[in-house]
Amino acid sequence: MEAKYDRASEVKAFDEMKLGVKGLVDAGISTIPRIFHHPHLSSPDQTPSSTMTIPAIDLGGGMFESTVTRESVILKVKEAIERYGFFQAVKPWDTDKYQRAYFRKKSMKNVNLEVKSSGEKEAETLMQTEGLPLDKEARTLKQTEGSCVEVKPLPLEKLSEVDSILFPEDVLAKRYDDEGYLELLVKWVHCPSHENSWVSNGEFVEHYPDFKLEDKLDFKVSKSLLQEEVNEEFYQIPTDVMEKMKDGGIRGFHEQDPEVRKKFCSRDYTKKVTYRSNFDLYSSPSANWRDTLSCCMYLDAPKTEDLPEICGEIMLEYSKRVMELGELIFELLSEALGLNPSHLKEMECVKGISMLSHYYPPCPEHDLTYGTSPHSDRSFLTILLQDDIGGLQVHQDGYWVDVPPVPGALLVNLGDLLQHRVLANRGKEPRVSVASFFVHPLPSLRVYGPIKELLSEQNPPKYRDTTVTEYSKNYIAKGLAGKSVLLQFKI
Ligand SMILES: O=C(O)CCC(=O)C(=O)O
Repeated sequence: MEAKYDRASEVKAFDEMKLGVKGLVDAGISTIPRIFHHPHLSSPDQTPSSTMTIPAIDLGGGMFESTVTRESVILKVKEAIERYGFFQAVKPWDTDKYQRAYFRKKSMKNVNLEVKSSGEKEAETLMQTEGLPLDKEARTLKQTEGSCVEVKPLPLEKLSEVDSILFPEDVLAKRYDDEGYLELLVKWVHCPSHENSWVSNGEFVEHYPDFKLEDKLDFKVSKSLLQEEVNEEFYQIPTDVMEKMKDGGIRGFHEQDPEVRKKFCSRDYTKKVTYRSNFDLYSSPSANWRDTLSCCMYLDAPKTEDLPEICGEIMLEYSKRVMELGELIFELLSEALGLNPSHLKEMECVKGISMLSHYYPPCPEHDLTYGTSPHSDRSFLTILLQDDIGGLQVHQDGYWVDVPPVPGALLVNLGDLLQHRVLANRGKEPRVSVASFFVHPLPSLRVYGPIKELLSEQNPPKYRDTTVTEYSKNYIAKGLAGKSVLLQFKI
């Protein structure tokens, strides 16, 4: 006679092993424990599951050549979100930080800077002096025709002849020159305003790398400037971050010595870093074939030493990039809604991310369980990095449709709007994914509800206001399975 199935004690026994699903696979099991069985699992074969074309939007690292390009990107984001609730972000990174490294390289080669104005002869002669180090913040004013003033680097030997060494105080405006190079109007410390000067952006960033341009101006570099001398390395850095995050970092964590993993094992939601299998293990009717390293990257994000040694550094680097990308996407979304670009940011949608780094080991009975049950997210927005194994599906027009991985792209989905699931891994290699949820740190009595500026008599509110804590509590209590928690707030 078959032994009586006592789910609660089987769940507890599995949890107390602290080794997750990976531990079961390592033990060589060929059938999966009953706690993972999903009696109502709809096999992918029962529905006409097909591969859909995911709208891919080239974010060009957030550098739009003109307002026309920016508007067309906003329109694409709007269409994708309205129609599908998600899109693939291609070239997603804000390359602002990388341009500095790029310019540094470039100007090492081209020590003779462009000379444009009259009165420049002297500067030209000075700069052509052989073998002079130009890497110091040596600056002088060169009076040119009219009241315009240009800044030229000087060889160190000539410093004694220079009237003043200048430091920037502010960036007042930007423009593009005839060749599409970005120039900045810089106000210099202790200089009268008529001596503000236009300086090529590359030159400026090279000499004042720590001067926070972004704080001074809505600063985006011209794309044409990059197109001229884009080098491979320039674009590879962010791809490198994604690869390192998935492979060395997250895969490395889940595949390292179980004793190291165990140290992070916890179900205490107030901890910033935890490792566990199924956050809703005790509340959901069936468990998923997946383990997760979970981390809260809020303002007081963990330090490298609080994170697992094998992936701490790359997690911090990756989450910084995701925050930057999130800021850009919330800006585009605000504009797509006809709001001020900073509206969603001011609503504190970009306050922090909860990062779930999943590991889906191969499953010996993949038709009996899920990798992740059908659900929608509780976040304002989710950015997903996935490796090339596949298994993610979204619910579209009544069907489950595959979302094939696209190298170098990130999947962006609008929280509670998109139903999705992950099939249990049917391959031989484990699958890795990193879901970054833009959420408000818990606990929080911050109230969210329909955006007032978008309401009208024709468009009345459909949901009642709620606090972050109330909404999240309901989400966690419900677990992944079942209908969207948003329905509980419907008016
Ligand atoms: O692993 C994936 O592709 C999706 C993960 C997910 O849906 C989640 O963490 O909510």
